[in-house]
Amino acid sequence: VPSLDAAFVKRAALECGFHKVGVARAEPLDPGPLDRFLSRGYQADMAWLGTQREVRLDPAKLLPGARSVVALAVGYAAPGIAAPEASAARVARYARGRDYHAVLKKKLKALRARIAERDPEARTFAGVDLGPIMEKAWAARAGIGWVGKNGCLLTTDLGSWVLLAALVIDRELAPDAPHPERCGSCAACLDACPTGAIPEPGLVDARRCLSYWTIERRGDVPEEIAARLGPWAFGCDDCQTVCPWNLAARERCDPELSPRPEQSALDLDALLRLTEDEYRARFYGTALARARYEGLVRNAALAAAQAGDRRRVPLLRALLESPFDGVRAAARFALRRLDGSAGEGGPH
Ligand code: B12
Ligand code: SF4
Ligand code: SF4
Repeated sequence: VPSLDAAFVKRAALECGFHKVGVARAEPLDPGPLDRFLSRGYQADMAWLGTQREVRLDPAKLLPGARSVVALAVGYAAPGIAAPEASAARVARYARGRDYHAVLKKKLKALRARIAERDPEARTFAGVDLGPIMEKAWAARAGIGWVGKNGCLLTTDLGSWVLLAALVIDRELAPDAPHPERCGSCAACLDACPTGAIPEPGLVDARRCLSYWTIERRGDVPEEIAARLGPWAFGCDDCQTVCPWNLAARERCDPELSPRPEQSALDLDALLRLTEDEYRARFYGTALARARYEGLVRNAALAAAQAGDRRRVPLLRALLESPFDGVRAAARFALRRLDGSAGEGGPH
């Protein structure tokens, strides 16, 4: 029987399309940072971050007999990724190609098949993003990079322009050394955040983060957040674009994550007119679908408020009839900003 070892798993991971792979022992994680995050309420309404606490911190609770965690990363640094942009309705860079969840899941499936071929008895648990695995912590422990002050996993060559996945396995694989912290005395990201959402280095308060409001959360966006949205219509990269490691990052982008022009700088007028049918045709299969129809149209109204072009007033007035509370509230906010005609959509 051929043995399953770290060298085999790493080779297989690279052959399956991952750009980086490392191995860590499946020992419980330091609960300190997660507990500080939860005790201060930084998880906002993502209650699952708290209810999954035990499994997130201990892979043996996820997969009985867990011995190792294989941390995986795929780059999305397309040419010119950190160049300045003029668009008034920007999409976070990770979301400009095909939905990364689908892209990474496909690679994970191929990797699990390779492992099963070699060691049919091995049991694995794999996840991308929404699984109960602390992907940044494992990537740091497995030597791929470190958790930067901006709360992202940074690598020395690809910066933080990497998306993560992890695979827990009940096999002993030779572990890599954890990556040292390389932020040093830099604090550029803390100052660059438009809402001051990073109160402690490495810990992001979702209640203030534009990424949370524009992607995860539907409904009303508080005015103090809406007023600081800048050009963002989906996600936010401000704490990443200022990072010196990202400015110097090598270009490396999975072909399926390559930016599509129509998905990078959104056409605000088209988005304000978007119907649910058009939404399904245009955005299904992209990461933007996570905001759902009502989230995207709401974000477009907020972006229109920032863009300040009064020619959009009729489109915004039409949105006062939307069946979605968050869309109507955003349209009222934008109209107040653009021509002072607040409240004409009637009560909430
Ligand atoms: C919840 C969540 C969010 C929340 C909270 C953000 C955050 N930084 O935790 C919100 C909605 C705000 C968010 C936003 C974004 N997210 Co997000 N998110 C997640 C998710 C699902 C869980 C993260 C989590 O558990 N956070 C709670 C904190 C406490 O956990 P943690 O940071 O992992 O801390 C543990 C370890 O890091 C460890 N640790 C080890 N070393 C160190 C060092 C320090 C200094 C500290 C403090 C901790 C620490 O301690 C903790 C355990 O106790 C992960 C996917 C996953 N399953 O991990 C994606 C994930 C972190 N997001 C991702 C992305 C791409 C983003 C955005 C960049 C999207 C965008 N452009 O708009 C932004 C970035 C915002 C930011 N500055 O972090 C990627 C990040 C890739 C990368 N290179 O880091 C991930 C890994 C998804 C993926 N599969 O690729 N996200
Ligand atoms: S994603 Fe934007 S809002 Fe969130 S912490 Fe980074 S800079 Fe701040
Ligand atoms: S901007 Fe500076 S402090 Fe922030 S993550 Fe990058 S290197 Fe670290």
